[in-house]
Amino acid sequence: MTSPVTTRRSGDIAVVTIDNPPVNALGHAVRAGLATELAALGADGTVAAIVLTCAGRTFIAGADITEFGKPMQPPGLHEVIQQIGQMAKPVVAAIHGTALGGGLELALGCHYRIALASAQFGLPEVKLGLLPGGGGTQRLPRVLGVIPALEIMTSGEFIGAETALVGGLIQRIVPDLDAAALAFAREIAADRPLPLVANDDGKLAEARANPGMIDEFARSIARRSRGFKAPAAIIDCVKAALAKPIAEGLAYERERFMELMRSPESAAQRYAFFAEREAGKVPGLPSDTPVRPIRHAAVIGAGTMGGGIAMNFANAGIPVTLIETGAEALERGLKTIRANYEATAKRGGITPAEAEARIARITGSLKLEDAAAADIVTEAVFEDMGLKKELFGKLDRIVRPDAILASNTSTLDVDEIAASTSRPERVLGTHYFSPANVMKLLEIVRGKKTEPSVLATLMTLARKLKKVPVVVGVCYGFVGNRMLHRRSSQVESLLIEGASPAELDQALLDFGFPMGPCAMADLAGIDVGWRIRQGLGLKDAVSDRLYDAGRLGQKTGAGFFRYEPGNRTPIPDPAVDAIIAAAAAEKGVTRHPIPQDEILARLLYPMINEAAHILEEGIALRASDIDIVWFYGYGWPVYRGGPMYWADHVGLGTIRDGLRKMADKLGDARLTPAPLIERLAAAGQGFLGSKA
Ligand code: 3H9
Repeated sequence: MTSPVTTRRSGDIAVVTIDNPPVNALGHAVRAGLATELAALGADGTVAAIVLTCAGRTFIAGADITEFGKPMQPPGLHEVIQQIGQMAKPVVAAIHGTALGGGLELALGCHYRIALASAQFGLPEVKLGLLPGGGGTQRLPRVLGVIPALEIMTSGEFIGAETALVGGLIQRIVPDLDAAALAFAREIAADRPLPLVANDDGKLAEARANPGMIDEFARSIARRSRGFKAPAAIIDCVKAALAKPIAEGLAYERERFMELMRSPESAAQRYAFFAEREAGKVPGLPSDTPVRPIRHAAVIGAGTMGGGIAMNFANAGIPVTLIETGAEALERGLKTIRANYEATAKRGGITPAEAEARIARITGSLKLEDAAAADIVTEAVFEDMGLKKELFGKLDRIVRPDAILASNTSTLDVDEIAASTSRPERVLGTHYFSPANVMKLLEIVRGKKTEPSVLATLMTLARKLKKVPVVVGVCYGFVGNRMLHRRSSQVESLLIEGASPAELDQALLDFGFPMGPCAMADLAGIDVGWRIRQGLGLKDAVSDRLYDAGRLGQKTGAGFFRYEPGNRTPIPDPAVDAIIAAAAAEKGVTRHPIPQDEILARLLYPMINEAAHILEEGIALRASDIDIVWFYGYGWPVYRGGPMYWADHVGLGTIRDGLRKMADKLGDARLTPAPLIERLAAAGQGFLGSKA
């Protein structure tokens, strides 16, 4: 087998190239190849300096994640890095694309680092529930200083070449990696002593003098890292970098890395990484399916959703026409958009000039005819089938025959909407989540007649809009909301049976959700759920009473909880206890305490059951897609691996038995275990890897 690591010579400079598509991950063959080449070049007296570079689209994107959890085949990454540190001639990392994780750690073990201006750098291990285990926690603080290094390592975010240069992470930005890298190598070939990050403690001085700095940083990230183990472990390793000689710091890092590697949290996050990439692949949609360019967009409806959707296009550099029926509503929508951008600029998220550029890409209009130039029109009007059909009929006559018509419906039948046009093959649903400019999930609802090229265009567009697309089929509520409805009906019955809104919310907060169902209903608006129930002819004993009492949620200062002015913290309210007690009394129910584990099962098992139906009906393409929907649309804690992954770990036998008990107790046939759960549980299998 040919090695993915090869060497070519240019005079006395050796260029070592890693060619391991797609992202030059540091798998065993790469590590072994590097060790062999470096040993040979070290012993070769005709070599003055070595350039380490990568073929293809990027520098090394990290360790090979597919090797994790399997026995490690030597040499390990730290051994290769140690080998570089012991070389008597300079090694220059020449970087393009992204130098990530073990890739950046390898570069940090080299004597010099140079990069293209477009290069990016990061230690994203934290997103896999890990810490940088190739010396990153010891070397990056030595290069950038403790706080910048902690920010990079605990967020997993990347920095650009300019920032890397200013911080001292790289020595030079070069125009190309061939001639310029060779010239650089020649320039420094004779310089001695060889600089090694490991030998330079300079940037640790500030934190050594002010040890409270790290604890302060830890407090600042406590909220966003709740439930995750890796951020605290990274902080411990940086403390070790300050307190111990580098060899001991590296040993400590290795120990903590292995501890995280064995944790169920990291296993779940690694699963999520691959599940997200899998969701981007649609069976029967080959990668060469034609994709149409989207140069201009139109959004109908300037409300909260429409405005957020328009911002997505503007953020991606696509001009967008935002159309409303009334001048006042349009004005309000445009004002909100401006305020959002200005707030982001104020927080430093974008420059004021960028904010203005994005605002300038959004043009308001009161005429539907102004959608004529659009390559895609996204409708975000009121959730009403009649209204949507009429609108699609009109749009069909206005826009070019090749334009795509998308509905941002969260529940309605996309095929019925498509039938109101002469181009059902160019119609589909794009279900954004609120706030649409923030939430990353995009459910792409494929209609019966949606053409492959239209679907492929939307998948490509979604990534451009920085969304995570998941293809779903047509049904009421698609994947996410359909499952959520099952949870919501349990909220009602649990309240009647004896739980309080605070207890329900606490169960999910402790599980790792950012918000409980009652606080979430208050945020969305109690009137929103009420209106949906009206449309379906349904009733909720507690929520309907809240609505009747004018408790519409945060916007009225009271819903399931009460809220102090200007504060979003939910405060339990005795008035709500009275409302619940009245609803229970009317139903003749004697309320009783419900333990937290029962609350959790009652809220989550029915969702899993619905997901099983969704899989059986082919609404979701695969079980892992359902997990992606819940990570990115509903805040399911990624370290628990999504509802399907979680259910498999609880065991489908346990889920089945729990559902049977609930169905009996509540007399609710919808809680009868789905045939898929019965089948898999009987076979001792799980959802993942199974065929529905
Ligand atoms: C680490 O380094 C630990 C060390 O500290 C310590 C070691 C001792 N391994 O995302 P894409 C695959 S932990 C294996 O669609 P993009 C990916 O599955 C690692 N495979 O492309 C996909 O495969 P497929 C720290 C990997 O252009 C294909 O490559 N590093 C790896 O949108 C294309 O990926 C990270 O966490 C990998 N490391 O984005 C970086 N990376 O085509 C993780 C990717 O079969 N990677 N694949 O579906 C990324 O963030 C993105 O992939 C990247 C490219 C930005 C590089």
